[in-house]
Amino acid sequence: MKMDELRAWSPEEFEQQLRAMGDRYHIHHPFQVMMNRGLCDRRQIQGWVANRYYYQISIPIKDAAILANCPEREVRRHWVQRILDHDGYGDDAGGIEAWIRLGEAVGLTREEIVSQRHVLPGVRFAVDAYVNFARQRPWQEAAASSLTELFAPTIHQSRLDNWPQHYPWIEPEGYAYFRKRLTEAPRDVVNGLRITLAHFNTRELQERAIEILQFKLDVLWSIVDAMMLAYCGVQVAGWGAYTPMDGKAGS
Ligand code: AHQ
Repeated sequence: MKMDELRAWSPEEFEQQLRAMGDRYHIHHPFQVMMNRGLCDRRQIQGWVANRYYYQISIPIKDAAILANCPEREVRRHWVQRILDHDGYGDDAGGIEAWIRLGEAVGLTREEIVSQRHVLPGVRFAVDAYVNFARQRPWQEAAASSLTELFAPTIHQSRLDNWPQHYPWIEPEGYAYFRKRLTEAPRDVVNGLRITLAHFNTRELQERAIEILQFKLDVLWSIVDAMMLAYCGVQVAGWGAYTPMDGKAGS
């Protein structure tokens, strides 16, 4: 049977299909599991924060690309909030500033975070793939790709629950970013889901939305793959321990 002969999923079925992809979310990646079990050392935590900084500063660029491609004022007036959440607005210094504070809380300096000198090739390539996707694809596809945040509240809450006792050396002020996302992410998801359920309204389009979400899940997975290789290293037959690049975040 050809795809277009399959009936479209109802909005409830479609949302369920999207949520079912949560088992591929990067919370299940060995590095994130290690992190949430308190098994990371200082260098691995610093490496994760220093590398995720590149993802955080790329989010507003990605969202600005969506705005640039979107002719619908009603969509833009909501989507623009995402840029303000990260860049800051008025008295709110924004999420990127909060991420730098997280970096300082784990023992990095502002200068080394902002310099991006710890950003690994694999992290840069995965994040750039996400930004370029948002630039080049229809704005509805880019909106759908943000729906990995269906699964994000869990991951932010688990850090707030687990990190203080696992990593007592991290200054608690650093956790402000995760707390901020507990309210921002669910609000973003309502917006992203409304656009996705409305636009992807044939079975073929719905299957395309599944592909898009898988692409973004792969972006997030690849980011942590690169960090695991750099900060956990591997034993290579005939080579011994392999840790690429400097792989040495912070002191
Ligand atoms: O801190 C995160 C964030 O601001 C965003 C924006 C959103 C998007 O537009 O793709 N995705 C996202 C995510 C953030 N944090 C990640 C984490 O694990 O801390 C999760 C990530 C996401 O689920 O896409």
